[in-house]
Amino acid sequence: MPGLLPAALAAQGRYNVVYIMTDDHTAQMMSCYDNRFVSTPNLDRIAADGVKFVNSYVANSLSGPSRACMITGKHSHKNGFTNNEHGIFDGSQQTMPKLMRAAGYETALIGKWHLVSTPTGFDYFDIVPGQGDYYNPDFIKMDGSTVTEKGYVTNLITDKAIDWMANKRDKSKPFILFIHHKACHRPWLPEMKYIRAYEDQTFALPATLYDDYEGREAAAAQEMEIGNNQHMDIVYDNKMYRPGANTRLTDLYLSMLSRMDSKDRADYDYFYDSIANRFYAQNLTGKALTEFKYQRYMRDYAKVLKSLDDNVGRTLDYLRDAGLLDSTLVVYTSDQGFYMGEHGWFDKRFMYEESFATPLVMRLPNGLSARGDIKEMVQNIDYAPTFLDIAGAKIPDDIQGESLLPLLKGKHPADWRKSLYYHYYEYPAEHSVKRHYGVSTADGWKLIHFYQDINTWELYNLNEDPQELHNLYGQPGTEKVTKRLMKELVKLQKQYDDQDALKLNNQK
Ligand SMILES: [Ca+2]
Repeated sequence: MPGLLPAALAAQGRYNVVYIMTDDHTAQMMSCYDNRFVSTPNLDRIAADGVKFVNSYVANSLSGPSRACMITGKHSHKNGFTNNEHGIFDGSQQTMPKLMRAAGYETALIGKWHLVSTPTGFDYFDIVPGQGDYYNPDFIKMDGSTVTEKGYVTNLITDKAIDWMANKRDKSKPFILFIHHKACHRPWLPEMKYIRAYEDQTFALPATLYDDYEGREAAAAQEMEIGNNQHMDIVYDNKMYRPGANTRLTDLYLSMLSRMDSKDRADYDYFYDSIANRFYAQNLTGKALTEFKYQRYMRDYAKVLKSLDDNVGRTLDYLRDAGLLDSTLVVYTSDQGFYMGEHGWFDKRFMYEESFATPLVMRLPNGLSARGDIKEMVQNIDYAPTFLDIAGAKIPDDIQGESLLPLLKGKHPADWRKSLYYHYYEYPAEHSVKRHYGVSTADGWKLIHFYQDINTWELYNLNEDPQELHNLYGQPGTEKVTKRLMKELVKLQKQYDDQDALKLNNQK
């Protein structure tokens, strides 16, 4: 529809899409979902003028794979990017940005890509290499050059996103802009203006901080415990550096800090050195060490999040001031959820609720009437078909997700899906989370199979055991529900054509 003014395009429902995705941001740390720990007023603004999905999940709880699911609308075994350690995304395949472009949209990507291959399907991109850096980060430009830019990564990504919307795009077309933040990924290096934020706050300990993993062999085998210095690095993750420190990740930590300007570095060292001096003088062990590390973790994560929230506010303010809010769908999500001490953990990967779930809120443009909480089960493979639906484009048959557009119009289709499929592959690898797949149902049951060098099944009744501490698999009285979930699992494996997993159901 070239030649139509933006207002006319919006009137036809061809809204712009601003898709904001963070890294490792979890619903426990977003006040519209959970107000125990932090306040995120700008993220909450998105939900307040639209919807909050309260049953939002990912297909594979890990950065690259999650991004590949999002951008293709397909599970990992179909898009080919199953794990970060061996993956290179095949950019020649069908992707949602390519289809949006074919439908007449201008497409742009700013920030963290993490799919190794050069992005395809974008009219414009400006990305960070790999995980990117917090301080004075490098950006890869479309001509292949790498440029180091001065500043804090969350501010820079937002500056670039606003600059693209204001000055770089073709304003005769609707657009879809992907703003992919590095925040709030490990090791949670704060913007200097917030380095002292949250220091007077003591965060409540999660009820499951000292989980003993009874009845859960894979949970017992992981390496992502806050209290274990081999898992959560006391220098890299907790910033307790002292001369002579030689933890596994000390060198990586120092290389990240070496990017700072000298004045900022002096201020950074002054702040964290004083905490480290007190810490090392105390010789903490056991629970005291775990709880010290938990408080440091929560505070640093919250600082990084504060800059993110500010920048989401800046993005919304730009859209408002530019007169774009009424014609733009604003989506906020993360590439997965995260553990904030639940089960004693940080990181993600498991199909347990904290990391299987991901925050998802949307500010809706004029004409989309849904408001408040949406309870239907949704998954990150649904974003691609949703945006294609909004663009008025045909959704190809091989896309596995469902368009959320009916839900955004306030409808509640009676035949909406009642279960979700999950498959995680990255093992052996950092954090030692075994490979697993499973099914989760709308009536609160979950069945998981851990496989490869392990062969265990887990069954949870989330209605009675929301913290997933009691594995009911094989318990008397659960035969019927186990059979029902097994049938549902096989149904989904066939529907999504996960042939490898189908064969593993009978692993001996
Ligand atoms: Ca992530």
